[in-house]
Amino acid sequence: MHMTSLKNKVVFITGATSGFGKETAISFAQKGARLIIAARRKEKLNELAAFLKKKYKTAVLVLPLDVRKKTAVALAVKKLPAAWKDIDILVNNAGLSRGLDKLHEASLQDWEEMIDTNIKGLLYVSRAVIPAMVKNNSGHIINIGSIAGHEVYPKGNVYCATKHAVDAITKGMRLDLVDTDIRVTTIDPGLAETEFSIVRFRGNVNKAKSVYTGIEALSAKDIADAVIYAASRPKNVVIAEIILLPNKQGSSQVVHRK
Ligand code: NDP
Ligand code: 8X3
Repeated sequence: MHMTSLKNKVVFITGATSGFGKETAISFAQKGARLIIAARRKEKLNELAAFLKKKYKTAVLVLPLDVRKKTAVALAVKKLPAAWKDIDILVNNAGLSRGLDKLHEASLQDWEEMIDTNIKGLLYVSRAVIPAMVKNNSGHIINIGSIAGHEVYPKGNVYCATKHAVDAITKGMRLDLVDTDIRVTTIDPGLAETEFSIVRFRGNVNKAKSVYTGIEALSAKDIADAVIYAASRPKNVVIAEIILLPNKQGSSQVVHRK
């Protein structure tokens, strides 16, 4: 079987303004894919689009979108121009953590934000995009889960619950699409240095940095490489799950720091 060419494939990436999503967009552009880049920060999307068009001469559609807004998500997908309607690869990456608190002390608003983004947002986007894949009997859904979808760490309670949900949803998708040619993958990283901890600690850069001191954390490029690996396997091969840890991270909690 031949490797799957990514040239001219339409790739829809959520959370493309930063971290994994941005780096994944760059990696797909290098392979000649056409990109729909979605997130809330429009200026950052425009900057990335300009960069990708200039450097890789690739076609890019900027889609300012809050994945928590179900009507907006459905409408945005419905209104895609004809040339962009047949999405080949969906990367459900948009997500965040808020806070690191004991469950009985945590903010309800933090919970809502994580649940609405990481679970409901992923579901809204999937529900809007997958029907056309089923109609075409073709496509690949790549969900970004986490080591936190396999293990629970102290004070990680609700964030870990959202990533366990992504794991269950991914498995559910694979079962429900088993009679199609559509592939379903989850990429589950451990510690990776992006804006993730800055968002978790609401802009406290020093606290965010301390999460990665004494180790060489994964970079966004490491995750993008895993996404590209899964997407480019021959059509008969499904990379169901990749758990990706930085060296010296043995589990969510066991990290050997210099
Ligand atoms: P970043 O904070 O760097 O990027 C998160 C991206 O998600 C941004 O582009 C942000 O864009 C977007 N986003 C957040 N909320 C929404 C929303 N409501 N609607 C649309 N887009 C949204 O973090 P990472 O790149 O590290 O995280 C990407 C994914 O990887 C997340 O799902 C995260 O849970 C997961 N993950 C991260 C790990 C890590 O250690 N970094 C490890 C394992 C998994 P904008 O603000 O412009 O909307
Ligand atoms: C992010 C990884 O371990 O910081 O999903 O929660 S962790």
